[in-house]
Amino acid sequence: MKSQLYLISPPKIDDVLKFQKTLDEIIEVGEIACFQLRLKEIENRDIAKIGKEIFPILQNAGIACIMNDNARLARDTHADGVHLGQGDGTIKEAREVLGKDATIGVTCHNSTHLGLVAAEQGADYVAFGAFYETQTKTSAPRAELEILKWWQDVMEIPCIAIGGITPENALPIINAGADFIAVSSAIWNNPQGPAQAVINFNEVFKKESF
Ligand code: TZP
Ligand code: MG
Repeated sequence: MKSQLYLISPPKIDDVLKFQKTLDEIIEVGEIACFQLRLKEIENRDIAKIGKEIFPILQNAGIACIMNDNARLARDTHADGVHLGQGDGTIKEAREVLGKDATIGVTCHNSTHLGLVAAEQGADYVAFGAFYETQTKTSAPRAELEILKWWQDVMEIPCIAIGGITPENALPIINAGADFIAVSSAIWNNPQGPAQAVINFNEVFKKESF
């Protein structure tokens, strides 16, 4: 199956109007499957405000919007789902808040055990990483390509690969079987701009040999 792009927001969104314009530009140029709002430095009410201002733009373009960390915030912003870390509450609680159709993803680091538990408890996807060095989440343990191959061979629900992924280093991860490639800094810090980074990732997806 072809890998798809899962965008993670920049760590800060100071100017929402400007960011809305950036979203319009990137939506225009390439395929994006999901967008996760991950803002670790501001209050929930401010995250909610930003979510309500940007999710409709993405959802109108067919991009699923995922709220990081908090199922209630996902519900209040009409997100399509939530991404839970290992300390962000249970899948059962999130399902009760968001309902059966919501997408629930779970961080599983480099652990098939955590992945199996998440799948058993009703997760819709699991996330493995960090595959490369990343400044975006300095505490992230490293993951190995083998876990993607294992997951793809054994499990049905999709796996996401995350952590320091760029258009230059993505191909081994894609070929190992990642269904989604989750990226933050390589998009927002690209010297040619975020839209060009989305184009570059979509070019790499065409090269996959899985
Ligand atoms: N979890 C593991 S690595 C990471 C998260 C949220 C950060 C991904 O961002 P980047 O900038 O693409 O490395
Ligand atoms: Mg979290």
